[in-house]
Amino acid sequence: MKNREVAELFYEAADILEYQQVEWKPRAYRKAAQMIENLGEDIEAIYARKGKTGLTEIPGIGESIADHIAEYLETGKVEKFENLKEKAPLGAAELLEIRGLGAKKMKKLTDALGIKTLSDLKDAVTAHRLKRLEGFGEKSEENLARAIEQYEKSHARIALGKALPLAEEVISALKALCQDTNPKIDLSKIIYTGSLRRLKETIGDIDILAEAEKEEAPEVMNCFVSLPDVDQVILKGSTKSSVILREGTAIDLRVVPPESYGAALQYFTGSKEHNIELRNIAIKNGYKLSEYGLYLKESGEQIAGNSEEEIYDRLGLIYIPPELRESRGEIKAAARNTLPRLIEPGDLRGDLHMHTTYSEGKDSLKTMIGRAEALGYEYIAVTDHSRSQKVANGLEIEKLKAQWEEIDKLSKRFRIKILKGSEVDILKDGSLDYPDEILRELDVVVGSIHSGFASPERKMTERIVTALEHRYLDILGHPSGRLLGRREPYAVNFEKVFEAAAANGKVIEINSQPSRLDLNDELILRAKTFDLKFCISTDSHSTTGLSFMRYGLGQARRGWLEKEDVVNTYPCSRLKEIFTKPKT
Ligand code: DGT
Ligand code: CA
Ligand code: CA
Ligand code: ZN
Repeated sequence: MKNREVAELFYEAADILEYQQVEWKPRAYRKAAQMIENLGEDIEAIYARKGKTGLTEIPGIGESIADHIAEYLETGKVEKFENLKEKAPLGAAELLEIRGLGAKKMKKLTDALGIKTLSDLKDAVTAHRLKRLEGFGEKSEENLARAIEQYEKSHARIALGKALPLAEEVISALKALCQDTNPKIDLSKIIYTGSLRRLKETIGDIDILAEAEKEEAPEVMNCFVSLPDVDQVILKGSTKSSVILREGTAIDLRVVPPESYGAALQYFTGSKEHNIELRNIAIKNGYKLSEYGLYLKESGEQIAGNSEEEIYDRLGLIYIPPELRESRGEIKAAARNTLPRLIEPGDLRGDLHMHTTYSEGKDSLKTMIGRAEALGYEYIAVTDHSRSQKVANGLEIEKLKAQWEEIDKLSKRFRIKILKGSEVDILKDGSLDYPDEILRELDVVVGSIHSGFASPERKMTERIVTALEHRYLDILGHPSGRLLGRREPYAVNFEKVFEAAAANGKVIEINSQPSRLDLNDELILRAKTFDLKFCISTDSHSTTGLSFMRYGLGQARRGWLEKEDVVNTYPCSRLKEIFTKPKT
């Protein structure tokens, strides 16, 4: 799918136009980019089927934007945007991604101090040259320093939600290209390894492993480096090649023969720390373990290497799923046969957090329900924002009641059970954003913090604990409030939060939004020791979002969770019991 690529094009153009202080156009471009990102249908396929008319049928896309898209799909570029980029100062788009640095401020920096790139800006901040500039001052210099640091940190690693689809696309493109070039090469065994296979929340680089006979390997490598998305070839060999894609991501490909496939898969999946522990066990047992196989130390005879399973088995260990391979006690547990039976995708029966066009979602209630039903769920909860969330178009009581009516009507037309829910704001004093007589009518009440992130720890802890003591709250939404690479978790005493959740029988959310993944794996592990229940939710804002479940599931598995730990694996009747709301 080219959707992300096309969206990126408009985001970039919007940034440059904003810098040039062009009015309204940047907003229109960003809106179009958002629509394209969330389309859920291949934009290229739409264009192939219906031409430009198909494009203009997408909301937010008018004639001229459709022309640009068509031009891009036909020629791989947009003449007008190319000219824009040429005229814009180098590095402008990157600079605009620094928080707190809008187009106006940037122009000032360029005019007064000649700052054109991120490294210019860093130099100026370090030398305190902004301090004396009108409209900046010491405080904003400090803020910028922090924003730069954050930007660099987040750009060093890629979010799982970006890396995973990208790896899948590269793998299928490589398979197709190899097939076209030489039908004898079938690449049926090709897989992403490294931190991506372990489903870590951020990925340094993408590692791919493929099985092929020695004489086929060079041809596979030729195909890899000639993929259309490859920008730079860093290294090309017959067993390993490294490239950088046009959008900046680094990918390593390794090609190994069948007798080493399992050993290489084990080795390149990591983590490094897990591998070191494993290798020591091998040595203790008189073996030698490498990426080529497991060998008897004395004779050098290979005793395993085809599959990962046989390697773990030969070392006296139960098979360890990739998500657990972080040297957090999994090897000991495998030796004692006490590994958890991790929750599986097929265990999930529903999704308990999503938004529709009633609040800030992009798809209608009916569309969301239809998509959830198609995914095979038994139930979903519709949880639009509560009334205080003005920026997110939060629902006044009237509108919430109107939604209930529509849900009742739609319930007759769908097989899936539709639960009436709300993502209710936890207000400053820990109270909830609807009165009790409304809350008790709801099947699912998700309580979330959306304001006052800078509160001191004691206050934030009190606020959340108070909410957890509310008898009508069911789930604590995105419990740490972090945004990956953009906002740290708020200061809060998680021990007290988990304690209160356990004491009051409240469920803790694992939010699957790629930009959130909240709770993260470490906090899940901590929370688990309090003997409380979790749910894995998508917090979808469109039908596309409903498929983010796998990211949250990955974090749950990294947090050692089993089916029973997660309430949206329960049948609807059991769930409703947990969420019962006494009327008096
Ligand atoms: P990343 O890319 O930083 O998110 O993390 P990984 O885990 O993907 O690390 P990467 O790409 O450097 O290497 C892929 C795997 O290869 C890694 O998980 C384990 C294995 N590996 C790499 N270097 C070493 C090493 O020095 N010793 C051992 N035992 N394994 C290594
Ligand atoms: Ca990697
Ligand atoms: Ca690597
Ligand atoms: Zn929220």
